[in-house]
Amino acid sequence: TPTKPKQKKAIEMRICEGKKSMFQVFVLPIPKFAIILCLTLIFPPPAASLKSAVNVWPKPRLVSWPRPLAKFLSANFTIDSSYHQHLTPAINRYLGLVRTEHYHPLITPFVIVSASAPPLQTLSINVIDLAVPLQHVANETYSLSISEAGETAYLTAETAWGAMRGLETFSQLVWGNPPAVPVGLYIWDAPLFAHRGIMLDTSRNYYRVEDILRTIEAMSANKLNVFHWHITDSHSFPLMVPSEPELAAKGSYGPDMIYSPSDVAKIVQFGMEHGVRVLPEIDSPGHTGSWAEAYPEIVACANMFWLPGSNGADQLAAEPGTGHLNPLNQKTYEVLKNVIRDASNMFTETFYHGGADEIIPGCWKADPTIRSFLSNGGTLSQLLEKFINSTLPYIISLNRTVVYWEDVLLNDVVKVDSSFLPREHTILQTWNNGSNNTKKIVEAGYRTIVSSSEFYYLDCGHRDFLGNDSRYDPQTTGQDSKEGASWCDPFKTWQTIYNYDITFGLSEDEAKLVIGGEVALWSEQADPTVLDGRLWPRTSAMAETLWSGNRNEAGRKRSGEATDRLNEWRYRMVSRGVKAEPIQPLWCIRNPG
Ligand code: CP6
Repeated sequence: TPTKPKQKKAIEMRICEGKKSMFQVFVLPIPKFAIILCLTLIFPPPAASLKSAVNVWPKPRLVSWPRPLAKFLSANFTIDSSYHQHLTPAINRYLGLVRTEHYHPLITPFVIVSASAPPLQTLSINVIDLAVPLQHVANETYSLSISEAGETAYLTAETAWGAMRGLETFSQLVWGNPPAVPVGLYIWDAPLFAHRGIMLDTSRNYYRVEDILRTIEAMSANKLNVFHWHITDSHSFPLMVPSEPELAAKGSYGPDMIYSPSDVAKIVQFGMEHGVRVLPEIDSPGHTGSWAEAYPEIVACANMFWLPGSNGADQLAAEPGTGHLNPLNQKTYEVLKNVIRDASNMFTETFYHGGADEIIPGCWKADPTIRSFLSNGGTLSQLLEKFINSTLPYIISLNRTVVYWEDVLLNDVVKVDSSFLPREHTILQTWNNGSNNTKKIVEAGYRTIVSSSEFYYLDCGHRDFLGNDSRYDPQTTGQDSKEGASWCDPFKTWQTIYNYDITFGLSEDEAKLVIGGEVALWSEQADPTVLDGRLWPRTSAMAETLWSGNRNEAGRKRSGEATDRLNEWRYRMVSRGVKAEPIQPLWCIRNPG
């Protein structure tokens, strides 16, 4: 019957995806030129499959490796470079890694390890401008060449941060024990998008500093460069703000769940040594219920718990009352400006995320002063405009570019006029409505960071988070129990993420305003126990798409080709201590198609 072959294919796809290519490694302990020559002549592997045999993730923009040759790394291999405060520690880290990792690929490329070639003694790094700071659009271009005959390989980069990207590539080229590297290799590489990040929510559940550091380390291995730290929200306020110590003292989950200024300094420093910017978000005026523990007078509706029979739209998450800062209270700005100033002292990053998402009319309306403002002809949008106008100029005065969630401009009911958001200082992060909202933002002339929830929200662990929660039981609430299900269902596979084009439907000029993308890990249902598996390797899929794209030379989506490489990369991440989820049974590699 005509349906049979289709079914069979579907089943195969579910077990092993991607095309298989299995090659053997030949290690020639003594020079045997004749054998090398004969083997190369008998098995002239096509250039395309050779490229994929260089298992680098994300795939570099240009790889030239005309012959499948490799050579050993010298036992006293070193990396040479001028001193740099952050690059030098990175070099020492990579030196340790290539000397001790001894990673063995599962999909072994056809490679002849030539013992006649002199072992590689040195990787020599030349950075054109060591003074370029780690900030948005810092040049990350690098090139790497490893010749067969030379004892020195060369890594050239525009900046220290580009050199770190090249070091990562080099480390992924090293495999085996004793370790070997491909020779006759030339790589040129640079990112397609300048902003490539992960957003982590540390308010709904707490993460230890070590979890954050492990995540930053995995990010740099995937050539991601922005750790967007959604530090505070309604559930807890885990940041010690020196001039407002009560916020964390009363609003955190407990004294052992607070990030101190020295914790922050450690995270920022660790980020620098990995080429990862640490971008803080202090969400307001919404999502501020936790501030009410210290300052109940500035927070509207902090104690407005959801009650059966009330309008479920007033509830956005499983939360203690979302809480909104009151824009009409001067004390709000006194506290908030202290928080902003301290945050900008603690975080060197020149982007500051102000949040401004999900304003709920019912929350502000719960406050009597706001109710009287509204009944005297004021509007909800005017409230938000007052809030933005009392904080954004202050943030800009601290030399920061402000990032807000898209809601501030695109919300149907509560939004500001674009005249309140200066384009050169404001970036809008999109999360609703896929490419439609990206388009709206760039059409309005704003730069954007894409975090479309249909593709880049990784937090769903339970499909019943909102949908089948007992508080949403249709029997008692009359509410549609399926609400929220579309966010978790279908599950976002790595292929879904890999295939998403963040500039879909934009003109060339509009696409230039898309500075990059971020996956988001909201933490209502995530904590350190599931962190690595929720993030990896699905975030690796976005990392490659934003670095070098998701299409092959023929312009077709390459997720099929990427499968073996991602599988390999997942195992290497595991060997480096990141508990990335498997994407296939081991059988697929042991039984190539
Ligand atoms: N918290 C905050 C959240 C979300 C947002 N902001 C969120 C909304 C919808 C989904 C997932 C997360 N939990 N502060 C939206 C930016 Cl589906």
